[in-house]
Amino acid sequence: MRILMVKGSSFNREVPQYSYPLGLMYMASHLRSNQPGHEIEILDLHCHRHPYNLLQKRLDDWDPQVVAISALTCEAESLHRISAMARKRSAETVVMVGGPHISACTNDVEEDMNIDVLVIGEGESAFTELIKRISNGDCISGIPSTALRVNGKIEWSTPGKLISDLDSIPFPAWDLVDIKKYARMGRAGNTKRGRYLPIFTSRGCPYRCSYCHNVFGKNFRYRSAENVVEEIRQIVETFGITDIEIFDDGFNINHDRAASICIKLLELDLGLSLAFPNGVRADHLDRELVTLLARAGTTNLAVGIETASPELQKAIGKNLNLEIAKKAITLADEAGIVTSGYFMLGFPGETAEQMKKTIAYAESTDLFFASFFIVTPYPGTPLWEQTMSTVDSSALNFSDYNYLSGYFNLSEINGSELRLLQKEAYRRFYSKKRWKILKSILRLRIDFRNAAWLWLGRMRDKARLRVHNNVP
Ligand code: B12
Repeated sequence: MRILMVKGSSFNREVPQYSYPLGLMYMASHLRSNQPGHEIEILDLHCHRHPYNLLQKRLDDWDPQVVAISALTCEAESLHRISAMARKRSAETVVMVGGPHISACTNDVEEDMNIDVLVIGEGESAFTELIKRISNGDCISGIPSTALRVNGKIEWSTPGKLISDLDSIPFPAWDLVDIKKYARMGRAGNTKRGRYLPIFTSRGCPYRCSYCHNVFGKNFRYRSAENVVEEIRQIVETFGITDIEIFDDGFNINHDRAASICIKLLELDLGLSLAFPNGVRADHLDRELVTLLARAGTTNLAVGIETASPELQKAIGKNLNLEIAKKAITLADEAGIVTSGYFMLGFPGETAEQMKKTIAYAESTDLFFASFFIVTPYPGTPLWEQTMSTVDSSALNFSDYNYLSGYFNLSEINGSELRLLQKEAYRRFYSKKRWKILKSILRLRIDFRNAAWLWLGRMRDKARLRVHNNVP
């Protein structure tokens, strides 16, 4: 069959970073290894100047039997536009969707009559089974983790089982994406440029942070150190790329596995540069692991701190040990790793005092960079249930849905005070760190051009925030 896999695009360029559609690349390689012979293409709309013209041309010229769309919530509008284009082109084409938005906000997708199949959560098994049955002309109802539109109505199947042996999943289909294109895009919170590849070495997270997704469940599943190192070895050998970004939610949740990966990479001596833009668990970092990470080639590492208020740490279910986290940041800094901290302002009932505590904490650490996001309740999260369950999600403009624009205010203070505090957070943090950052740029630990890119992104966001100042 001809299968066109499409990654939706977020219309607003509020988020200057973007990266590979790993989800689609994994499903393509899983399908290939289970059912060779299908023709598969990945079209990432982020990568093209006129993405919908190109999409229309592929639909017309290639006439795919299946259009498989992947989207985050901020790409929902794009998802609906793609499904409408696929449906308009052909009534026979099977339109299926998956990704964080589908797992988070099913009703928004159920209402789209152009969509035939929804896949919730981890998609490899369901996708491969769907394609098998479609290509054999068999009935596609009843596949776990899927929902099927029958006579206009959505029929749900049973929840699917998560893949227990992650080593059994083939490495992503790198050949289906244009690596050069991603080299030119802003990276996920990283201060380097050039060709790189992301890897995903574990799935799921045992912590219950109220604002976070549940695409991969709450049990920590991980690939073996051997399997991870083999993927990196192949990336270096096949593409000559030594720049690797690790996208895990919790790479170091299993300390020994993380250490073992570093030791094996050291033995291979591939001259790697590693980055963890999605953050590692800071209170699981000790001197031994930080040293190993640095020696294995780690240059950039992010940590999700979110709030410096122990009460809020408990309330949001993160329960991070802030003192251990601060020590870990210092250890990473001493080991020559450029650290970024993610903070959030505006938790339900949060006071100005609690926010000022977070800002003071950020200043008091050895972090290089810090992001102060506004708390954004995503559908499908406990935070949404706690704060938004009465709100009709379809009334929301998902394109504006990102941590930067500050669409919401769940806190004790009013919207303008919240934005002023966010502005103050950036001003205080970066006026304190400017010499540290400048020294590192001069010592080429930070790529000036990309640091300028990040700074410009922040300045533009601040300008936008001023416009947003009157958000309720
Ligand atoms: C790396 C990453 C980034 C990178 C790059 C993301 C990218 N490709 O664009 C950067 C830093 C740029 C980024 C930015 C943002 N991100 Co981000 N990001 C991630 C992260 C850590 C990994 C993504 C990934 O590659 N996962 C691994 C692959 C294998 O998983 P997957 O894509 O979900 O695919 C699987 C399933 O979803 C499913 N599936 C996916 N697509 C499809 C399609 C079909 C047809 C089927 C059947 C199945 C299917 O099967 C796949 C294989 O199992 C995830 C968290 C996570 N652990 O996944 C957050 C995550 C996706 N990000 C999130 C958010 C909110 C954002 C931002 C909006 C934050 C902000 N700044 O405001 C921006 C928006 C970016 C944009 N597109 O404009 C949320 C999305 C929640 C939601 N409901 O949309 C997540 C889930 C994090 C969270 N804590 O909730 N992000």
